[in-house]
Amino acid sequence: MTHVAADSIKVNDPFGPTLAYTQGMRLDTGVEPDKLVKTHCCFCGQQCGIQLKVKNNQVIGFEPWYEFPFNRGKLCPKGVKRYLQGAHPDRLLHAYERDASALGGFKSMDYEQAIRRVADEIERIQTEYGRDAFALLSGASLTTEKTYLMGKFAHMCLRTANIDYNGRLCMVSAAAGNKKAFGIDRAANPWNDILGAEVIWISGANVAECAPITTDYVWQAREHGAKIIVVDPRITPIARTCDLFLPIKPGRDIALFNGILHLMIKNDWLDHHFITNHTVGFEAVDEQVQEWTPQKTAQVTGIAENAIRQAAEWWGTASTSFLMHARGIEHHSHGVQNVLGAINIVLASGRIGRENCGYATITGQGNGQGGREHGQKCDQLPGARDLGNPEHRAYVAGVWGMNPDDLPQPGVDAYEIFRKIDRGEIKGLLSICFNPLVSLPDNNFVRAQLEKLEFYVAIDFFLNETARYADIVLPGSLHEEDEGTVTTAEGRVIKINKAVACPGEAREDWRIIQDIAQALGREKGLTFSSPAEMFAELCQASKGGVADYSGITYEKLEAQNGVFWPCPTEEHMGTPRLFKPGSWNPVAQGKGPFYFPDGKARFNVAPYSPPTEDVDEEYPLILTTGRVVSQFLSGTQTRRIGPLVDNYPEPRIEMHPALAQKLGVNDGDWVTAESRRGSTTLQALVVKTIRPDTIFIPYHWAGRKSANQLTISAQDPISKIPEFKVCAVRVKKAVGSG
Ligand SMILES: Nc1nc2c(c(=O)[nH]1)N[C@H]1C(S)=C(S)[C@@H](COP(=O)(O)OP(=O)(O)OC[C@H]3O[C@@H](n4cnc5c(=O)[nH]c(N)nc54)[C@H](O)[C@@H]3O)O[C@H]1N2
Ligand SMILES: Nc1nc2c(c(=O)[nH]1)N[C@H]1C(S)=C(S)[C@@H](COP(=O)(O)OP(=O)(O)OC[C@H]3O[C@@H](n4cnc5c(=O)[nH]c(N)nc54)[C@H](O)[C@@H]3O)O[C@H]1N2
Ligand code: SF4
Ligand SMILES: [Mo]
Repeated sequence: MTHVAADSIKVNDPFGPTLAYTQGMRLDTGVEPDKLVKTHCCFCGQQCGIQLKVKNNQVIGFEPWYEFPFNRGKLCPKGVKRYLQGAHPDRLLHAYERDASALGGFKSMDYEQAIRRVADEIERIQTEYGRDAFALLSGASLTTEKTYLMGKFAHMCLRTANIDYNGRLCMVSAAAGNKKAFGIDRAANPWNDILGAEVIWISGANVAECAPITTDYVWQAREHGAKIIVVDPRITPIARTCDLFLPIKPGRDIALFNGILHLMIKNDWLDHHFITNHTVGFEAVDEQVQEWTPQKTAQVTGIAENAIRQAAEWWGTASTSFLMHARGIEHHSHGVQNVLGAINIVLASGRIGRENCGYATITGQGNGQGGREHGQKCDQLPGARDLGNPEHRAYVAGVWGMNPDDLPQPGVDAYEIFRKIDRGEIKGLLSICFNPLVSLPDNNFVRAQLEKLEFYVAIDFFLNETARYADIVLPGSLHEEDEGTVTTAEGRVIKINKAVACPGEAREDWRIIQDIAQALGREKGLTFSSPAEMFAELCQASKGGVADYSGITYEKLEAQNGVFWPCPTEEHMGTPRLFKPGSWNPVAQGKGPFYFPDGKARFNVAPYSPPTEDVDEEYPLILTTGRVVSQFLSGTQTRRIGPLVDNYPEPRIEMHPALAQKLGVNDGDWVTAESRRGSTTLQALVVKTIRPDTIFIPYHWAGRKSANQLTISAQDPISKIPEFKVCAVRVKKAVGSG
């Protein structure tokens, strides 16, 4: 069977090639609502509190929620406009099946029949090719309950090894680095610890555009005299207000961290007491960074030597500090090494686990944290347990009432799932909350694999670009149409409340998954009647694991405005700051604050290696990719919200005036960027805020505008994160442009 993307000539229907978008004035926000529902923003990992205004089962606007402690009523442009998506005409209201003769390539079908068809295809593919031939791709915008259910659906119901999630493109380098160094994967501190830090170090995080509310914390610290250091190839909005900007050449962060540690050691800006008593492995790291003199560091990173010295001095001599990073250092084929390098300079300073002394990776997706804890990762079981660990298998199998031997072994990562489709090892796919055709690197390869699948079912509330290749599309639920929990960037478990019921035939995602299980006749363990029931079971399944939720209840979440995990008993108040001496820690059992049997943190030798594809004569420029403030991820949602589209309607190629001049390009000219894998033609955005050897393209658009036509599918060997942040390209003025 060949799958060609369904397309349409009809504008404004869910299957149209042209996206309609909802304009603010369509909804009268002055109307008196029937109710206000306290919940959270559906977008990023900050998970700002918001009150949704509801009238006649429609979200018609919002009110600030001043009492929620994280954002105290503040919201970014996406949060302000998020309510506009529910009323969008593209909202999927039925199940659909592919039909080449139908307008748009799909026709609506009876929901029950669609479920039957999905179950029959799963049965057929698993019988014919083996259980692992059916794969699942899930998402971290889902509530934690749903991500738990997805893991259980894969491991207990389908018994396929092949489930993974979109956090593979996002958080996994940080997760792997944190596990290696601390034995636990969560922000070490609540954001309040930013406020009193003397020095704030921000590497590869466009804080003001991607974690906007965190800007407020950074600026409050600055008001109190904090020095801000920003490391980025671009002078991002947060960098414009910093004290020291280090314009790093993409892919060289580990060299910088090693160079900083070198200077800390040379000048004895170290916390010897902390290193001796609370860490292991310092000697090997000490030896490894010997070679990273300021001269060599400057030469590799492209940062001036005196700036490196200044950064080391500020960091080295501070009495309190906070280091934050995001995907800028993680989206690399040595992303884990970069993270370990960052952690090394934190450990050497001894400034962690105390008031105003912290470290965090800034979580990306709405439930980027909770979504990576309870079993939808390819090697994971609930409670951040390991699918490959016999004790962990036995515990979870016990909670699920099954034989541990029946649990599959660890499967492969999200990109490898597509390689397995290519090799004919995977024949069927279910995706939920994931748009891989836009978000995976080298996406021409991804498209070819979608065309090869024998059967593909997608669950979403909009027909995203990947779902156009589906045989069946099932109408899932919007954030405001279901309840559950998510875990924020700080590690705070919070409650998402239902504001409206699903429209039409759409239903809560978890009901759809359970309907499939039932149609398969394999519903054992998948007969929950509410998210609360799922949450109660996931708490049990997480008990004794590192990510222990067992003392959390919905009531406690509401009463305390969220609970920081771990929270092992009903009486326990949660753990805002990790690594605080005396904190509950099931692994170290009183031996120390870190999550290893000896209670000590690990220094890790993190050697530098260049990006997988470096520049050369043929492709002389570095392409780096990322985000803009008004668009979100693959754009499925924000490209439908008018005011956000107006804000940044099209992707543009950011380049420095010096490069533009060399290419004979003016701002607004059409230019073609080309890599070994693909090309795109977009308008130039000529700005002084980027390195002249680097171009930047935001990735929120699909098709010929997609940045991922160019990116490389090289992955970090440990975390399997793709190298979104560096590949080699050439750029020229587009043919035919004036
Ligand atoms: N507006 C908006 N906000 C979002 C999202 C969104 O799509 N839109 N998505 C959410 C999600 S899922 C995520 S993961 C986060 C991502 O949040 P961020 O990681 O902050 O965003 P990115 O734009 O991916 O990359 C951050 C920065 O890394 C820089 N960079 C590129 N290469 C390098 C390098 O080699 N070294 C260093 N030091 N820096 C480099 C880029 O110039 C960019 O400014 O944002 C979340 N918030
Ligand atoms: N070049 C480049 N590529 C990148 C990145 C980059 O920096 N550069 N960043 C990467 C990162 S960090 C990330 S996180 C990924 C994200 O990539 P994706 O996860 O593919 O992007 P999303 O837009 O979140 O796609 C999620 C889909 O889920 C749907 N959805 C959202 N919430 C729900 C829900 O509750 N239920 C259901 N059923 N569906 C839902 C949305 O409508 C959307 O269609 O992209 C990655 N790709
Ligand atoms: S910062 Fe994130 S969670 Fe807060 S309003 Fe903006 S997108 Fe929503
Ligand atoms: Mo992400």
